[in-house]
Amino acid sequence: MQVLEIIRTKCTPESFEKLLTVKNPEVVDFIVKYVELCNPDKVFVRADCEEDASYIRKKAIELGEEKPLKIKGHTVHFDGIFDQARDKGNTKFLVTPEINLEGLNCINREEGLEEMMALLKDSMKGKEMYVLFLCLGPVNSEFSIYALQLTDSAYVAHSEDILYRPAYEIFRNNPDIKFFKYVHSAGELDDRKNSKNIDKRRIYVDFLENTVYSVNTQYAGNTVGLKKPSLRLAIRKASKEGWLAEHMFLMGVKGLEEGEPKIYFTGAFPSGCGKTSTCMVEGESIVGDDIAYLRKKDGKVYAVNVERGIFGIIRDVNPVDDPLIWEMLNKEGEVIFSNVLIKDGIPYWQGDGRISPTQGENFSGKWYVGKVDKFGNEIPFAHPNARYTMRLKPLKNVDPELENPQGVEVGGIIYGGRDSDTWPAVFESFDWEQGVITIGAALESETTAATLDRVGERKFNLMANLDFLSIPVGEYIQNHLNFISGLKKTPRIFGVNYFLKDENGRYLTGMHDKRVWLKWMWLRVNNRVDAITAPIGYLPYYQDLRELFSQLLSKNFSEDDYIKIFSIRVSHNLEKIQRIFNIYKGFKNIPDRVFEVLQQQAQRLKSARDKFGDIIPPHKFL
Ligand code: SPV
Ligand code: MN
Repeated sequence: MQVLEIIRTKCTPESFEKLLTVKNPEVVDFIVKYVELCNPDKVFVRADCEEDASYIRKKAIELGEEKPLKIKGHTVHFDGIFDQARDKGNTKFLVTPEINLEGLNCINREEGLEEMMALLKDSMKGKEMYVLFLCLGPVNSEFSIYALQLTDSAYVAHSEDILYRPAYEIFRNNPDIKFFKYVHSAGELDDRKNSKNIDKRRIYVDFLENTVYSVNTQYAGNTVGLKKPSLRLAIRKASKEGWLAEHMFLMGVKGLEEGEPKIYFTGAFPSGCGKTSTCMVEGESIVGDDIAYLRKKDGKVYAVNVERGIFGIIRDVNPVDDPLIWEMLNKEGEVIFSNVLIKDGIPYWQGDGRISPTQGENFSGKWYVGKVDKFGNEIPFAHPNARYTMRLKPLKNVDPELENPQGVEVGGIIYGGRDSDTWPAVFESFDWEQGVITIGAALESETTAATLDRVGERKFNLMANLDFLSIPVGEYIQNHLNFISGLKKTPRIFGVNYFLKDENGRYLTGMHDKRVWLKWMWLRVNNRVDAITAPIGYLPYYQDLRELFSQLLSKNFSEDDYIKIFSIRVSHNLEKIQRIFNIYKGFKNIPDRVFEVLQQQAQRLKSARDKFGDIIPPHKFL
């Protein structure tokens, strides 16, 4: 009680009243503990009202964490020069000796907590703590996971308001509620209001308490508790409870004719493989672009978007390729730009299709062409991981079911890889198990010149969720395999690859072709077209694609292109299976079915090669 009195002195009477009316003892204890430890000068408790949201927006500007731009509602936030992405090395799970998280980045729980508490001690001195009550997924739904975030960054608090549903009233009216918890402090700030002690940046995940701590960082992927920190907590919870927490978009695909049913798809793509451009594709609708929860109900699978906004990569957003996002980024409304270049109140970024200024302000401070960092590396005008944060609701292509607490029924799951020589542009698995194992759990993305890795290297990233796994890989796959038990209707599984090249290194598919692949999936889910049985799964018939190309893109899809795109490249597929097989051999407790199903696929490929040769045109399988 004495401590509560301390909080009273740090709160306005309104904030204190808001806190007292939340009768959940766990809420009060948690806040009390971290007010005492972090020692903020002030505590602001946010209710769901616009007035409180507006207070945080104003604070972000007053404190210099955001600056207003020329267009009303737009602001820019800069993260520190060396705080521009998720810090994988310093993101660790706090584990006790009996917990085995093979292959994951772990630290002894006691040791980690001790370190974290020392880092958080007095970290909010001279600052205000924002107390936020939020929800993952729509509120009052079977999917909802409630969340309590403490942060000393108004930018983080503002981002969470754009990205997640407010839930103060739910906490207030349900004293027994269970929830995820997050403590974030940007730590000591420099004169640009950036975290100063980047060497002491830590993100520790304590799943025993469903709490994530984050300190000495501002970048949203490290700090916004409800984003990736909560995905890590949710994957574990989902595995225990028999549902799926996935790094997936959620989108609607309309029928070909008026009145035909819309089918919803989720999609997991490693970064740089076309995730956002798929869920934002012309003609269809978006429910979410990053994280989805999938649950079973009445024998079917339903999904929700965990978020209500987008924290999207701004690089290459331009009026030609992304007209809908471009429009939002150029009109009045709430948008936070981060790590772009600002000149005369206008943001610029890589691949925006404009001539970029030769000077301005960016994540390094005052910027000019040729500026180098302390290692002598040239600083680009905008960071390649620069972002925009905005709500989904104002988007023209937002799906009307975004806030439906029931979620939407999932007709199909898309796994998008990136390779120049192995997977065809689109194909469907024979069944759930083969899809999970040979498509989802075999996802790879080929490195390009844009990354620091060696060009052409294949990075394994099962279900595009590898960075966020909080359970052993084998358990994660087993949860997927088990997921369909009891279902009357199982979602179809598709693989896509937008990056296939011909022997001269030219891309075989175009930017807009994904519209056709999506409609083909729609046709498959509705049992409207047959498909060709190939060793890796079902392939489209030429005639079906030809019609879709003509109808959707007014394009003549030649049979020659079809053959190039859909021929089975046996050696490359076998090499891939071998790589994946070896990767799983390196883990403990992988389900036997993983190896059996991979081997069966290898066997089908080898038999086909004996009959038809190494590169097999689809009609050979008829
Ligand atoms: C991703 O990297 O997958 C993102 C951005 O969506 S971050 O919030 O950094 O995770
Ligand atoms: Mn993501």
